[in-house]
Amino acid sequence: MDIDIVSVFPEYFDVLNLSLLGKAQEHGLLSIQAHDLRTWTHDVHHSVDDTPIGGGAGMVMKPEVWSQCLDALLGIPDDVQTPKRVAPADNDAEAAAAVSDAASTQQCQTLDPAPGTTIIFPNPSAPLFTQQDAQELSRQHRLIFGCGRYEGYDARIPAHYAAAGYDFREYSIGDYVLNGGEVAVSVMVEAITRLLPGFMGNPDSIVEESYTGSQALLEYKQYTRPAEWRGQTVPDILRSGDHAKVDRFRRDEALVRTANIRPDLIEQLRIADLDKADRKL
Ligand code: 6GU
Repeated sequence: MDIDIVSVFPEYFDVLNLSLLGKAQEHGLLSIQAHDLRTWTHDVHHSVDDTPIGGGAGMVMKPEVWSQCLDALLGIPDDVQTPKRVAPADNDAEAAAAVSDAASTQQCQTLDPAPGTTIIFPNPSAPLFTQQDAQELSRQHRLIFGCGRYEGYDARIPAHYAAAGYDFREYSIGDYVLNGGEVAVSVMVEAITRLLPGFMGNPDSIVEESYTGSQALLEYKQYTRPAEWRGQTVPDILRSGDHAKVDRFRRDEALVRTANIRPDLIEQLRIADLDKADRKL
């Protein structure tokens, strides 16, 4: 898998060369390249942002800088720009219609112009990034992440690439506010790449994790030796050697824990996911 990350702080991603991610790169499983967005600026100040149209606090990242950058990474020649810029529209629907008109009249490219490629921009106002998204994205060949800073980026950027047939996605990593997309991209890159075949030493450790499979439950509690520590003992059943009982104990614990901490996950369970003993709980 090839990953490009674009940011005004490319050094931020030096940490991705450490640990398991570093090893995966050495072994050729994965290649991560961080780029400086200012490479694609042409003014003396290398500015990437401007004031928001309509007023308000902060700055908004300019569409031209991002399109120069993304076109270059996608291998789109300068003279074959994806749909030409559209006049600002009064609402999202109008903007999307205008962009898709521009796309079809210019016959820019057929759908999926870069098979196996996905462009991802972190955005606190986007849908939540989940384990399911990580799984789906781990099957792509190429991911291009764009980190927004300041108050965000011009809304026509995603509309433009989506209209040109690219798989362009925006994700939030949780209900809290960060200063920029860098941390969110690091989170997504780690969640995605650890699912690549051959990344983990022991592939079983991926199978039994929380948030995966039809039974997305939180995990049961884990213990190791000693059996007694500072007055607390490990539950007897776990030491009984009776595997059926151990499995049942752990499943009950996972269900109760999930119901208490994440009732939203219990609501997503289907009846078919529950066995007879679960239903008694
Ligand atoms: Cl993706 N970006 C920023 N700036 N803040 C966030 C976020 C993303 N997800 C949660 N908070």
